[in-house]
Amino acid sequence: MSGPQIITLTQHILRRQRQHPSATGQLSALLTQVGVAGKMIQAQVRRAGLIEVWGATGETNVQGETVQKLDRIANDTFIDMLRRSACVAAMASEEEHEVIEVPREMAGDYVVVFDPLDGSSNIDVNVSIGTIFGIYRRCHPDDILRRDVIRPGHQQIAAGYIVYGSSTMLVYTDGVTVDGFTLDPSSGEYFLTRPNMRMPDKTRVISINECNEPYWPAWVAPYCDAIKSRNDADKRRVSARHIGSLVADFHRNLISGGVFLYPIDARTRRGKLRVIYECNPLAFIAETAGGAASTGEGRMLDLEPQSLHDRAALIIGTKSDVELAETFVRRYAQEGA
Ligand code: AHM
Ligand code: MG
Repeated sequence: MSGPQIITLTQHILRRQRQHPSATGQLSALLTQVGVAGKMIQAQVRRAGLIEVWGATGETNVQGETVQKLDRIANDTFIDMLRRSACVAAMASEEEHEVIEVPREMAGDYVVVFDPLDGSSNIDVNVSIGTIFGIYRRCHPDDILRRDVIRPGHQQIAAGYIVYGSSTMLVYTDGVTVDGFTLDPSSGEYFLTRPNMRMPDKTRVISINECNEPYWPAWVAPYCDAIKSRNDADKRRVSARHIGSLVADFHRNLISGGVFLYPIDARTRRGKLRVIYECNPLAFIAETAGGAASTGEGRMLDLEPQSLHDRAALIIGTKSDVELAETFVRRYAQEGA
């Protein structure tokens, strides 16, 4: 008797590896280690609230461990796990000023960039947060160069995120499909629960921080109005949903169909979201799932970052509505608004 096929993350990764006869297995090992790091971080996230209590009473918890802030814990966990994986040559984290090089004797073939805990303003209020990562092949067998890390997102070979929500889910792409795995807390395994995730064609959700409206570039309000105008007296076709954790907003939109925007601030001409750690990994996932991601002026994955912590405007989600945003940007640029 055969029941439904239950596939673990490791089994899925190994199956994918078999489709590449020349593969060394290092990327498979790396993705597995990312999954383990995610389990360790989620275990700490589930203690959020308690950690602060322990911290307030003397910086050690009941196990005698030093208490750290959750975003620092997530950062250190990810770095430690990947440093010891023998798969990684260098890392760049949203929480670190500089590139982290792995000693030559422990270095592997890959460069990993990450936001260890995205949505930090939601940590203290029990709202979904997550870890975002992108993976590149190193450029040079011996040295770590600037171009190993500061490079356009289309060079990623894999990317993903782990969202710590009502359950913990790891979603990743190898550029062929996007697959989602749910962590079963009782067995400690990730199981494939959303194979071949596809971004729906229709926008059912619009996600933007409306309180930034006074500082939006001129195209943003009319664009949002155009989307909202799809609602009529009979039917609400589009709803607003904005969590304030990019990773969770993106995850919902990937499942339900939606567009997320974080435009530049018209006063500073700067975006908020980081190109390397946030925009590019999610853009790679969006495109592989049939969606799109743009700066408003062009494809996000083609943007050439100039420095490690560059920020950009991001419009990501349903392909037709990301393209529609680009037409609004062009129209308002022509009008000199
Ligand atoms: P973080 O990585 O420090 O958490 O900052 C990024 C987050 C995104 O997850 C979210 O979309 C955005 O900041 C929300 O910022 P704001 O509340 O300022 O609009
Ligand atoms: Mg972030």
